[in-house]
Amino acid sequence: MDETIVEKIRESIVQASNILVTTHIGPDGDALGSLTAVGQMLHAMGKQFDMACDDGVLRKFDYLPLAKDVRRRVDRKKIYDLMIAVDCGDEFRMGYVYSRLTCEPVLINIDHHISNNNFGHINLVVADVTSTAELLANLIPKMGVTIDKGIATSLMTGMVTDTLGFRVTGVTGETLKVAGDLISAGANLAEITLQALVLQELNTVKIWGKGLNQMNVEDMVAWSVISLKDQQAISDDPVSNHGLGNMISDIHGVAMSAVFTEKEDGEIKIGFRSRPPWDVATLATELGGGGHRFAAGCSQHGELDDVVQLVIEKAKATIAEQKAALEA
Ligand SMILES: [Mn+2]
Repeated sequence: MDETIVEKIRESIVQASNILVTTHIGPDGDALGSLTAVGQMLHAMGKQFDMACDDGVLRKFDYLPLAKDVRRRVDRKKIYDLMIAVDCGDEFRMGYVYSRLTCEPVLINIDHHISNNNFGHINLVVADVTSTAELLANLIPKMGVTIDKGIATSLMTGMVTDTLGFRVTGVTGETLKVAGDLISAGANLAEITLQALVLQELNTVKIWGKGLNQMNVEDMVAWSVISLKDQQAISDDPVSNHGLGNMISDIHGVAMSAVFTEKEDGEIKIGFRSRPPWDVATLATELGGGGHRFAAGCSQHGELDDVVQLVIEKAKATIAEQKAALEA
């Protein structure tokens, strides 16, 4: 970790009088764990701060310390002199929380996405770390704050979810050492894994069923399309199909998966998953999105069938290209 950047972050926090902390829209465990860990750190530093994310906190992450203090909207007229974004690959991922601000705070960008565009005034971006939470586990003590049980719970949530329980490529001895220290600080690994990773909403499992039924596999690409109709047949509320992409990418002979989710406003969200040696970050970036080598995503607008056809053609071409390069 670049100590000059660490010192800049520390100075900015010490000097700030009102801080806004945010994370990416559609937040996952790393996003919310990192957000609430920074909140607890700022509390320990005696700072004034607000935490906000357009989409709020998923019910399953209610156990996170300070979860109930995460707002969906910020007062546009409130003056923040510092903003800290965690787990955001670019400025748009911060959603309205950032775009509707009328003040212009100094922006600190703390992230681990390979596609991160260094949008902050101060950027702590380390792409070979498996979670933003792991980065924060190293950063927080350098701010003079001891990692207590609450912070450890938040950070462990980020680590467990982004590593799928410490089993993805990129998990190192260092990752497990950091996790071990969090357990020593009071994080309950088994309980966090159960709440954040294992237990599912009934509606999510129902939509997995639809997704598996409607899956296609061609040319090493597995994909499934979840239309608005499919979701509405299960519930009037939005249904998360998170986890489906990992499931269908884990088929023998499949290099990558794509899950298309139709949204109410005509947006189509696409999640890509792969395993080494297959890279999906490049494809997602080409399509205007971003992410990691083995987990990335993007959004498209248009007729669902057209978007699916276009993206799957590109996906097949990408895998064919990578396959040819590997065989060369
Ligand atoms: Mn993350």
